[in-house]
Amino acid sequence: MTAGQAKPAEPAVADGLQERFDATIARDQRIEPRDWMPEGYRATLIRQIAQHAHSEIIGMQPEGEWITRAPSLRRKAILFAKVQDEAGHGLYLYSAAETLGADRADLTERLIEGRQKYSSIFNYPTLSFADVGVIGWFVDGAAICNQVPLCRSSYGPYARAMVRICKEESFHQRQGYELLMTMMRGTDAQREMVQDAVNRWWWPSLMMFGPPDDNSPNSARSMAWKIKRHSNDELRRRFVDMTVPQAEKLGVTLPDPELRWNEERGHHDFGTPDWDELTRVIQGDGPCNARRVERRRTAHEEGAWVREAALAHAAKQAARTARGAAA
Ligand code: FAQ
Repeated sequence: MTAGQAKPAEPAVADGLQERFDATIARDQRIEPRDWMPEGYRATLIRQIAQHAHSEIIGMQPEGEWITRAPSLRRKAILFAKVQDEAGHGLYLYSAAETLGADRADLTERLIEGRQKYSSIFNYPTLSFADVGVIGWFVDGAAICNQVPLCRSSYGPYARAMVRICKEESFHQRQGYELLMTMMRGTDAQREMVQDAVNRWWWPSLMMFGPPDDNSPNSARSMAWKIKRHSNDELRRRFVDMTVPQAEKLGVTLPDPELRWNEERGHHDFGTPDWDELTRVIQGDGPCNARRVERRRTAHEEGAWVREAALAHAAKQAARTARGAAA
């Protein structure tokens, strides 16, 4: 550029957009799809919301495997409703991702090709009906701890989706706890099933909150952008504090010899999850990863005709509406 030549227009960010975005975040107001946002913010949200949506959809499988084997009509109806709710949660979340410019078909491809993650917890097997109760109690309980603060997430469509999801997760958690209460009032064999399920699901449930804070590469930025409101370790601690008295009331033992109340801190001390196991499961090497993804791929392929029919129907409707408008 020679002297006297006009300066080229600055990129849009220089027009005060970044400042406006920062001010909106600082005032605890919401960013909406129409608003300018930094690309990193958009990418982080798409990553987290897509992983979350995939978790809901893959998360239908471990409990879904028990629908045909539920011990009574009542338990079957409850389980059916719960698994259906998870599908609904997945759909709200894919819609929230679409408001950021993501394409749902593309997200599904990424999931079934192993290019996008879903929660580690759904890679463990459900070996008895007590697992259904423990998933409701622990997994939905952990989901509530993690997701209630997300109702205040800075991105409007994500935060609003969370409100309804959390209400439903609350029902899920209670149905799980009620199922376990019933089993604990049953036979010795039923009580043993509950304790066995608690032993298997406790540590993987603590891992749901993600790696420890000093090894969580996304946390600092996500918290500065108020996408995440609390750190992984903080939410994990809340979950332990919430669950210990529930375990006492139920009459089960949580499988952690280091678990005890710390009077000084006003919280429980607890042992360290096996972080190598979490890494292995996230990287695809958990007990059920291959089975879960394969099942999702098959369902996707088998559903192709439904998607084609829905598109053909929509095209016909649009053509009919256009003809009506022209007449
Ligand atoms: N599993 O830097 P951070 C449910 C990944 S829904 C797999 O700490 P971030 C309902 C993480 O993505 C359960 N991957 O990451 C239900 C990142 O990978 P990337 C799902 C994990 O995002 C109940 C890398 O490790 N809930 O249960 C896990 O700041 C019953 C580094 O980690 C949500 O998705 C993990 N456990 O924090 C359904 C809630 N942990 O992308 C059916 C929303 C970490 O950099 C039945 N998500 N990773 O390659 C969140 O709150 C956050 O994304 C965290 C992770 C806390 C999960």
